[in-house]
Amino acid sequence: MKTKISSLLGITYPIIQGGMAWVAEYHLAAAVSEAGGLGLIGAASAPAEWVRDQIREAKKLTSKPFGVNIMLMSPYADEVARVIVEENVKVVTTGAGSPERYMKMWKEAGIKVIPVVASVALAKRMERSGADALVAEGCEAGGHIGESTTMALVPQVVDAVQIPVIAAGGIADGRGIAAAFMLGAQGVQMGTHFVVTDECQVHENYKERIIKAKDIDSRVTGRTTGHPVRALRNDMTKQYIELENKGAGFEELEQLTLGGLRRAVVEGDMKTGSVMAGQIAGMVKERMSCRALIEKLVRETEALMKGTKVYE
Ligand code: TUI
Repeated sequence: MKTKISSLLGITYPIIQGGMAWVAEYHLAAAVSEAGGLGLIGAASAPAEWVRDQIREAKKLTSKPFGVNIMLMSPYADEVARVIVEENVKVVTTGAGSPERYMKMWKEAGIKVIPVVASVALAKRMERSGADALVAEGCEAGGHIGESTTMALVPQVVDAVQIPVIAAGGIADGRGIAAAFMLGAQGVQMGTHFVVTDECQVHENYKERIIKAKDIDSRVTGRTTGHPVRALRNDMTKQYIELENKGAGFEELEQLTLGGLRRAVVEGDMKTGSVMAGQIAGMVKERMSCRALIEKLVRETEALMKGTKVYE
């Protein structure tokens, strides 16, 4: 399953594990890279020294390429951007903003830069500023999202840029990957399914909640504040949306989600925590190792793609 992305990144399969905040730590990232995909460490809002430690631990577990995702709203983004260079990380992905201010530094260090975009406008800007590839993430994804669906966004981004595009949002099996290839993507990024893998260190309750989720179990909070976030429905999302409907302000709403992702991931609080997950949570029924998941995805995709010439 070789594509431009696998050659660019030096990986076996064009399957990237999303750099999920609080979830994507070094055990998961190293396991995905060892299995032939691209693992990512999610820097989220963590201090730069935490990220440095994570990178060093990942290197002890794998000699294959892995990357770091920078969440650009992080107060530590500038320092994390430098740590990535200092620690000789091969690939950086970015989310929740524009990484233009770091592009020169990263390119000079020979790092492959792959911004996550949710619009054609940002995709074009990223290509102009030197991005090597893009992740086009549709609003089926978990966490912070844009407006467009994957089905609508990916082909529009593919048509707008020359660099390779990776599809994300709503992909959990070989059917999703084959569909992404048909839309013109060269690879996929997946988050939710990797949360339930053996190597993922999230609280057991988080994994169980995803396994039990039904198709319509996710909610989007924060549309009124301009920071829409998709998470599995619980007391927090219910209360948040009720408050939004009553016209509550940013400060009051923020109180509900403060520390919520940590509460869900670390403490297993499925009631008041922020249980970020994509719309495909309802499809995730089986727990397995990262290697077993990647092998299953490749098998399913190749069976569907037989006879097509979409990838090399
Ligand atoms: O970044 C993500 N997903 C995330 S980040 C995150 S941490 C968080 N926690 C609590 C509240 C908010 C965030 C959880 N999930 N995905 C990539 C992504 N980027 N999706 C959408 C965007 C995006 C949105 C607007 C990128 C750029 C943008 O505008 C930038 C500009 O300057 O136009």
